[in-house]
Amino acid sequence: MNAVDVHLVRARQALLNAAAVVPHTDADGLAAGAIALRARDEGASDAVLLPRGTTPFAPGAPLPGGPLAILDWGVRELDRPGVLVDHHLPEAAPREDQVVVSSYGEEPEVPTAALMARVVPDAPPWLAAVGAVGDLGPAGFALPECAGVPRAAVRRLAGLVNAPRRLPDGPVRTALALLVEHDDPADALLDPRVDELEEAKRAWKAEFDRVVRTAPVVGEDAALLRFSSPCQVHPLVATTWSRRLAPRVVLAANDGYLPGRVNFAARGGTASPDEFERLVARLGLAA
Ligand SMILES: [Mn+2]
Repeated sequence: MNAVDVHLVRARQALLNAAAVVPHTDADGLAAGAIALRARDEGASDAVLLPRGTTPFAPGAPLPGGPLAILDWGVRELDRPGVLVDHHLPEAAPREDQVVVSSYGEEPEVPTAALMARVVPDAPPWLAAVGAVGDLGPAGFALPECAGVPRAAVRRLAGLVNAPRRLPDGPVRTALALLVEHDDPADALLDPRVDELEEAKRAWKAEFDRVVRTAPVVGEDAALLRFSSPCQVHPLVATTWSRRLAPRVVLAANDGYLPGRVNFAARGGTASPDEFERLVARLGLAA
């Protein structure tokens, strides 16, 4: 066994020893979570799904005691043992009692669900693909971990399981259940609970269509859209307007996403981090 294989075996052991699986709630996180839960003979109800605005690294995060399997949340300092699997730039080195599996820097990018297929070698490729396509779009199909999957069904499923987390109380656990309980994506799409996910998609789209009509305040190098929505619509609103208002940086600021906070997404422009902070302060959005 080479060093990589030894590391993956350690990761698999840590996954099986964890007190709970804590997946991120987008398609990649949920698909990675489904791979983990199946390997542990657990169901969707066993996963820890954190409320909006909370991460597993936040002090006081509502987590059970013991070692954890933290999937697709990034790699940051964690004050307990466990395994962390992720593809973003790691922000902390693992402790002795932690195993980090990171694909950061790999080309092409390997999202967490595809990375989990290395930790759990008998993971179904369609689950790796739901995550990869959720994060990367159709480019995800090119990963070796996703070879041979039915593309139309995977794309549809990725869109459906991505929707609930964007609503204030969306059926995230239902989305996870569909991924854990079925053996192929066509079966998952026939599950009657798909209706709940379709409804979540529709509700989100209606809210997006409403707020994307907000009139922007347009300056020379920046534009601001400010609105209030309980849905996670600000990233796509910023993306949509940055195409129309290029080369400006576009900020979409949402007053209704978390109580007492302004959540915003920025797209486009060429501002450095310093310039960006000044811009945010000037727009009166700084905390
Ligand atoms: Mn991801």
